[in-house]
Amino acid sequence: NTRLFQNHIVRKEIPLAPIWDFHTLNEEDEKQEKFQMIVPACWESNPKLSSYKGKALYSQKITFGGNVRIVFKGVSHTAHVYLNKKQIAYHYNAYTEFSVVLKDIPYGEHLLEVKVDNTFHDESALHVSNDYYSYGGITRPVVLEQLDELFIKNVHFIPRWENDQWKASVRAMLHNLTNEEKSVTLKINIGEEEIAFADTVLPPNKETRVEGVFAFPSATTYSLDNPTLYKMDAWLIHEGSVIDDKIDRVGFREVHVRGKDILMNGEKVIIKGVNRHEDYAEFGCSVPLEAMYRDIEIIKSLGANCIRTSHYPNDDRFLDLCDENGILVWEESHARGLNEEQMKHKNFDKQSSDCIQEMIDNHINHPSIFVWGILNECVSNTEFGRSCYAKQFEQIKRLDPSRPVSFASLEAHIGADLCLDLVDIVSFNIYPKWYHDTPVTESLTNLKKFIHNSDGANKPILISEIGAGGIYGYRSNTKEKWTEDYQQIALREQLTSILEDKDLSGVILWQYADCRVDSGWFHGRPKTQNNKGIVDIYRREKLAFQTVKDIFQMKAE
Ligand code: ADA
Repeated sequence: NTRLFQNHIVRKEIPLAPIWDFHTLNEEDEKQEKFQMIVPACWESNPKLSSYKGKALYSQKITFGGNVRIVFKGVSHTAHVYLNKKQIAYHYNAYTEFSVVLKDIPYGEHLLEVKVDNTFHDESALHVSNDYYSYGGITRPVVLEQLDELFIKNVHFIPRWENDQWKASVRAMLHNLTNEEKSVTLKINIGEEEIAFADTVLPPNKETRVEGVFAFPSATTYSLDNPTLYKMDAWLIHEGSVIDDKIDRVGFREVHVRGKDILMNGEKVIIKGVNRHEDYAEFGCSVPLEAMYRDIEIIKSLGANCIRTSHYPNDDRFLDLCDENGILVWEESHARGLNEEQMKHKNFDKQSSDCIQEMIDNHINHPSIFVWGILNECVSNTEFGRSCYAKQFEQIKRLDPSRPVSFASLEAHIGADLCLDLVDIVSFNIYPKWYHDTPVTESLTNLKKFIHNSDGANKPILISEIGAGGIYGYRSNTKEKWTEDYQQIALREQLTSILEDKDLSGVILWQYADCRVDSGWFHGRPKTQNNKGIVDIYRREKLAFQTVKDIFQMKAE
């Protein structure tokens, strides 16, 4: 399942076998070695492919016909999709969903093939050698759906509190695959309310948007203590029968900033969060549901209330778990540490805007998401960089004006950042006690001084990263860097100083768990991992874990 609840009752799913035929390919796309491969999974889960960077072909014969939609929740990272040898889709970026709709397919057996590439090829602007690993394969679920000739593409829900009650703007995209005009009714049930878009005319071969604002007088508020979720059940009715449906989940909550505070439903929240990469020991980025569940339970046990999806959109099921558990999510579009030359890559603009579009289109209904983030530690200190930040924030605000936006800037940009006027929340990644030995309070004073005299003045300030490396199992009386002992000492000073500082809205520590990094990053990254996790790649607790827990729980009281 691609979600943690039932998605459709009316729309049928055509089952796919989890095992696909798989061949590695050479530069010329000629088949090399043959394997069987599980979907979803990273191909690195096969020991022969544990460091394979290259291309591969997945294939499966499937019996179906009529109108179908094939949904790929994530392919890492470049995909060409073929049906009976004819290309039907292309997609770039491991971390966002894409789909293809096929019309009038004759009933019978068809060959579905997916060519996957995880090299840092010339067309790739966002997947570059980096401080995390770009795995290979069909890493998130694939679904094949049987469609009627009319179907619901999506339903977007944006709640707001107005005149002492919950309202929501609801907009749906309906698709007519036929050559004739059709008239339909869309009914949507949310809690006790039923809303309807009656007798809507759908022009042939097109998508049509319907929207409205509705009141939900009896809705219970979604809060972190009481994360109440509602089923949003949409039914498409044509000539008296229900021909399609789509079920999602929503919550009634609002996030705002007021002055230097972040407010959830009008109440101030202090962020105590962790940065998390989708990476788990042998599973790589294709984290199985039980391991996601485990992460959520471990993070909850810390007393944390927030996760930042550094540095890309996450699996829908992980966001579902955050929704259920009342964990705030900073969801981030894909990009980490790109310099100006990398941001001038011919595909940077398109790949970034596709990523933002797909992230928001697919995740807008998750009540846990409280911030949209972009461009972690990119060149927010140059005019060209600024134009990229401005363009991306504009796109986000167009797609979803309801959530605050931010980006994580870096220490080197203190005194030089040009983008702080563009954000709702000013966020900085700082590393006192790790990359330099400045006392944390002194670092914070410098940072606040700069922000105070910048266009970011009087906005909430978040420390979006802070942390220190600690190699699991390495303890020493010397308590020097890379020992678990030092990591514990550093995190204690870092977190305490931030949470005691009344000018700050909180901290998202770097990072929850160790993660694999690209081989180009081995230097300064023992074991070719980013070792700043408070648990290791297997989720074994380091000394700092208990310290973070003590601090987060103390500050909760
Ligand atoms: C940066 C970056 C992270 C990670 C971290 C570190 O701030 O955003 O991805 O690389 O530094 O470990 O140095």
